[in-house]
Amino acid sequence: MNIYQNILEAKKEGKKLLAVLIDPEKMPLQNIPSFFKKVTASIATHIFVGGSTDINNQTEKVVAAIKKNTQLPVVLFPGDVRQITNKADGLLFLSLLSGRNPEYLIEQQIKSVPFVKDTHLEIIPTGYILIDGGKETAVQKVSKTTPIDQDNTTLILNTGLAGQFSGKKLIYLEAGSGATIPVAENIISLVSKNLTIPLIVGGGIKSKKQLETAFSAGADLVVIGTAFENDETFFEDLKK
Ligand code: 1GP
Repeated sequence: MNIYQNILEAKKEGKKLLAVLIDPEKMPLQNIPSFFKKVTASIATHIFVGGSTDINNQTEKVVAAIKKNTQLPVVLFPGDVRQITNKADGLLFLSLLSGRNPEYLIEQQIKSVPFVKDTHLEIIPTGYILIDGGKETAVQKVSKTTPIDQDNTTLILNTGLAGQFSGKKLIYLEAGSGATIPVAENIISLVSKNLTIPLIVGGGIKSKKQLETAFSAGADLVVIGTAFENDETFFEDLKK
């Protein structure tokens, strides 16, 4: 499975992608089979697994259980190095480009090397840009960084371009899990028009309408977590 190649091809063909984000701290193992029946019946194309924290080290167990219940690619979206497991298919190798905290710009990446240097995981370099979603989110607290204001479109765009020029293969515009305000349409549109690499958008997307807005503005892949955690009937709106 070449996850990145598939994303590039989808972008070329204008096929939109949806990742269901599973936070290992919030997904009881016994719920995985029934949850994934709904995922399978939906338009979801990817499973992302990660959270800002994983206090009880649940990630590996959750990923192993997910792999038994889906054919979709399972991609790690780790809050820190302890969430890396070989049981997944791929890894978003994140750099928090909006922040100025060296821990999340390079330190965690160096700490991850012993876990990833001989891994079969497909490593996808990803520039991660935290944007103000109307409330203080977990990623802001854990990373001790300030999100970029939604009005500061030039800084958001230039951060994305700096990521692309540094060799990132994806740019992820993140309003933060449970954001009140998702990343605005004009920001998605500005960034997607100016970047050649695929664009991921997530944080605070709770309805089919918001999903379609993000897609039509230019998101190649949208990530939704909280809306599925809070209400699994949301999958009904997103049937294949
Ligand atoms: C968070 O972008 C993801 O990292 C998804 O956010 O949980 O608000 O859907 P939600």
